[in-house]
Amino acid sequence: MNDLFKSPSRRAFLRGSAAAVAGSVAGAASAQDPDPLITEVQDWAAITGEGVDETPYGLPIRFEDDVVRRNVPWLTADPISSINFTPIHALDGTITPQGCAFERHHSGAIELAKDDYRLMINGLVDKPLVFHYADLERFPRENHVYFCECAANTGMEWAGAQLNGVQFTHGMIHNMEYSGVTLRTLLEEAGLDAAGDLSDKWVYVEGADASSNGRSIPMEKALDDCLVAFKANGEALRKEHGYPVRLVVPGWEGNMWVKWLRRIEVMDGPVESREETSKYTDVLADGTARKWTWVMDAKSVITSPSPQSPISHGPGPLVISGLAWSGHGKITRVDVSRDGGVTWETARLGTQGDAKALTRFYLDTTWDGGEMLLQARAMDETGYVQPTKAQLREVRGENSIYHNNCIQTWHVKANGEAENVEVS
Ligand SMILES: Nc1nc2c(c(=O)[nH]1)N[C@H]1C(S)=C(S)[C@@H](COP(=O)(O)O)O[C@H]1N2
Ligand SMILES: [Mo]
Repeated sequence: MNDLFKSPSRRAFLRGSAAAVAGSVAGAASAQDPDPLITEVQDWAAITGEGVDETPYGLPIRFEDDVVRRNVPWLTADPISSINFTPIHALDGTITPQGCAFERHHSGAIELAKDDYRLMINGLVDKPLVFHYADLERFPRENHVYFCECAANTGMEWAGAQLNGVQFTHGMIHNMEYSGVTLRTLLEEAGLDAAGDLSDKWVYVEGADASSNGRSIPMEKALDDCLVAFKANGEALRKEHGYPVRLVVPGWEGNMWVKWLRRIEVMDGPVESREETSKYTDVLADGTARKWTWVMDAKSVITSPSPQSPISHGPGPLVISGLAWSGHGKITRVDVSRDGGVTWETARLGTQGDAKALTRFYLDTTWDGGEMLLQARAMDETGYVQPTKAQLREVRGENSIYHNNCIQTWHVKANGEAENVEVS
C-alpha cells in the first residue's frame, strides 16, 4: 500500500489499489486468492428479494442502524426539555435526512393535526388574520436549503475538550431544503401600514407547545428571508421538527426557528422573553451579557476522521471530510491542518454550498501513518475567519455556553483512532 503513490503509472496504481482493497477486506489475502464472495453464488442471488410494498415508507437498511440521533443523558434533567444530536460523523453530502436531524424541545414534541392548526397574525397590523393550514398553501411558495444550528452547539467545549465524538460536539445542526411561504408575504397580507415606520418594529413569534418558545425578531429580518415552512426535504415536516408549520430564520440561532408556529405579533419593541434574556445570551468575563447574538458565525468541523469515524485502513490514500457553514452567507474557503494549526492546506469544496447552508469539504490526501492534530478553519464571504479557541476566549471569557464557533482539534493516533483534544 505504501507503494501506491510512489508509482507514476496508472496501471501500477490500479494494481496497487486492488491489492490494497483485498488486503483490507480479507485480511492477509492477496488479489490472487479466490474470493468466495465473488466466485460463489450468494444467498441474495439464489433467492428473490422483498416485494415492492414490503415497507410502504422506507427505512434505512438494518446494517446502518447505528446511524441515529443520540443524546447525552447527563446534559439535561429530563428528555422532555432536552436535546439530541445529528450523527454527522456518518453522513456525507450536505442534506440532513429528517429522521436523524437533531431535536431540541423545551416541553416535548407535540402532535398537532393540520385540521387543528391555526396561525394568527395580530398586533400592529391593518387587519389581524387567522390562517388555517390550507390557506398557507394558496400563497406563492419558495424552496431554500438552510442550516439550523442550536446556539448551544459546541457549548460543552468552552472550558476544554469534553465530549468524544463530532456527533456530540457539533451535532446540534441540521440542513434541509424547506418549502414554504415567506413571512413577508403573510405580514403584507395582514398589512403593515398600521405599524408606521418599520425600522424600529419587531415581530414576536410563538409556538403551540406548552413552552411556546416565544422570541422577538427585528422587522428587518422578518421581511428579509424568513420562511413559514411546511415541508422539509420534499415531505411534510416531522412531528419533532414542528409539524405542520415551523418558522425558518436563515443563518440565525436555532432557538428562533419556532416550531408548531401559532402566532406572529407585530410589536413596537422586543418582548425580552426567557429565551432571549436568561437563555441564549453570553455572559462575558466582566459579568455583563452579550445580547441579541442572533447570527451564527462561520464554523467548520472535520467529520471524518473523528472519534466516531476512525481511520480503518493503513497508510496511503485518505479522504479527510467535513462541514462548514456561516450565518452571514456563503463559505468561500476551508483550510485543513494536520499539525494543530502550524501549517494549513486548502480543502476542496465538494458542494458549492448555498448561503446560510452547509458546505461539504474534502481534503484528498495521503496519510503517512503518523499522528495528526487535525483541524479545519472556515472562511465566509464577508472575509471572516473562524477563530481559535484562545482567540474566542480572549473576547468572550469562559462563562459562555452559547455561540462557540472555535476551531476543533482531533488527535488522530497511529492506529487510526481519533480523540477530542484541545489545542488553543
Ligand atoms: N415551539 C418550539 N419551537 C422551538 C423549540 C421549542 O422547544 N418549542 N426549540 C427551539 C430550539 S432551542 C432549537 S435549537 C430548534 C431546534 O429545532 P429542531 O428540533 O427541529 O432541531 O427549535 C427551536 N424552536
Ligand atoms: Mo437551541
